[in-house]
Amino acid sequence: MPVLPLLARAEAHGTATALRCSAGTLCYDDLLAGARLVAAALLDGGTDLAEARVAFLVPPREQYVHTQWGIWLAGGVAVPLSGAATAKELAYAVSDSQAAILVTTRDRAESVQPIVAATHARLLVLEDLPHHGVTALPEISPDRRGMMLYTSGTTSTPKGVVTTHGCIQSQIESLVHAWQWQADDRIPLFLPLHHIHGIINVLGCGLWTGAAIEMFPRFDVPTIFERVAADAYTLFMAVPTIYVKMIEALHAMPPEQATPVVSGFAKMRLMVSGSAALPARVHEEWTALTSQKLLERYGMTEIGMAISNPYDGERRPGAVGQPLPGVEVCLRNEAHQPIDAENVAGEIHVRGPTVFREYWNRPEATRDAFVDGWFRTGDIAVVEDGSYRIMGRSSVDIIKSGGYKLSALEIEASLLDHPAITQCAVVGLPDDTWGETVAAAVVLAEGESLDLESLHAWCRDRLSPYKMPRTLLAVEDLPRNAMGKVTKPAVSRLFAGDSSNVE
Ligand code: MLC
Ligand code: AMP
Repeated sequence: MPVLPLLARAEAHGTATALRCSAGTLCYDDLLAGARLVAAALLDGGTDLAEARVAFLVPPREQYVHTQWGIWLAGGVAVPLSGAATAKELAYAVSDSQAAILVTTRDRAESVQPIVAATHARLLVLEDLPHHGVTALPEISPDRRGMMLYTSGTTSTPKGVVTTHGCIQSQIESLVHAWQWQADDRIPLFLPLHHIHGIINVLGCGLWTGAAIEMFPRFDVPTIFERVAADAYTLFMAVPTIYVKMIEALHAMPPEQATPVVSGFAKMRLMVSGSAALPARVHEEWTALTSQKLLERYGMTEIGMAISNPYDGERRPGAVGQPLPGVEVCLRNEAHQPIDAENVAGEIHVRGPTVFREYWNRPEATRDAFVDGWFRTGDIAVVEDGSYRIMGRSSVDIIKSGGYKLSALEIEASLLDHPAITQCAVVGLPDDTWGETVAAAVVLAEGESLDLESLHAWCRDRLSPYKMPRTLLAVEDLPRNAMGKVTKPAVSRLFAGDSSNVE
């Protein structure tokens, strides 16, 4: 019955275990049955959602897959929302995506009422689905839009990154092939399900292959270690912060407790790190502890995964490897000319079927993001001995913290609403655990004072916890250039120079 390859494959996987989660163990048939109910309710007697956006705020358990697949079966565009987002951030995503329907669970239904009222989206509560018979489902061609993920970047508001079904499939197939996914793979999923790492690399690849995925509400070291010690997994995918936290935890454990955990990691077929730079030191320490050589890869919401160390072959600490199958990568200089030589830095450009279609409702931003059909990532890299090494980003306004991409401009826009703050500049400071942490230099209104704790309390309704400044510095003036523009490198230096007010 399903026409999408992912769902046709799920039908073939049938009674194989697909998910373990708080609802128990579910097979592929169970997921498809749930998805059909959601699709019928979404269609509400119609025959095709025709790319209507369906925002969903659903926990990481079987209900998430029911909803994602239900939207796809009904011909809609899946817009997953973050469970950690504030009401303000949720309202922005629902309204910017012009979502026609908002799907959630009973426990969140009341809190989203103001959003429903403001946007006129139809509310669908998963526990209260109307019992429609399953109607005819639409044909879904690969060029139809399938998903929209919100990404923070060089604008003060997040942009909706739209991918087609063909694009999603290419992103999945490239990884399944490169990392040799198998039906008997078992993988934990603790990453947030509003970002590509969790959605494509773990959930999408796992379900495509017929593997078993164990879903957790969040990353928790003791819970994961217990399952690893029980040899529950063959595969593991995480951001560098998680490896740093696990190294710390293993060092803190008595040897008799650490040994079975280490042995569980050592037996895995593959462990992958990505979403932010994995320091060579962390790579080497993880190998020394577990004998696993982490496979580091590079990707982005707009392009899926683009560059990866090899499954078979040398995995070089500090490098991200070679282009993945089906992905074209090149480096270009500031004049947009391709760089052919090794050891010359340039901006990574990517082309191919894995690349997104558009930023939702932002034709200019979409146009600016491409040069000659190549997507400009904004990341600077160099090729050394045939392997790409990421050197940094072209924009000072993008911060990577715990694997989350944060926009300094978005955080600044929020902070400027604070009555005590008249000017501010946000930068990312290097951090051993988080990669970078958010730091804010602020100019306060006359007679005002502000500490980090009260700033956090104020931010709670405005910014997701992972966007909040971790360091606050009150200054007389922000450093500016001759044009009056704040100079971010000089702001970063303020934090190095003056630690008196720093957390
Ligand atoms: C939380 N804390 C932070 C912080 N986030 N401190 C500094 N910087 C941050 N960014 C603080 C909290 O306030 C809290 O402090 C303590 O750390 C623990 O918080 P937590 O929320 O419990 O942390 P934890 O659950 O351990 O989360 C860490 C994490 C999470 C790494 C699991 O950040 C995460 O899931 N990151 C993955 C994001 C991701 O999927 N990115 C992929 C994007 S796609 P206190 O004092 O309250 O204890 C992409 C493309 C690609 O990038 O290539 O994949
Ligand atoms: P996002 O926009 O959230 O998808 O994050 C994508 C960004 O994460 C990329 O543009 C890079 O800056 C960064 N990134 C992803 N993987 C790596 C990696 N292995 N090393 C360094 N940076 C990475």
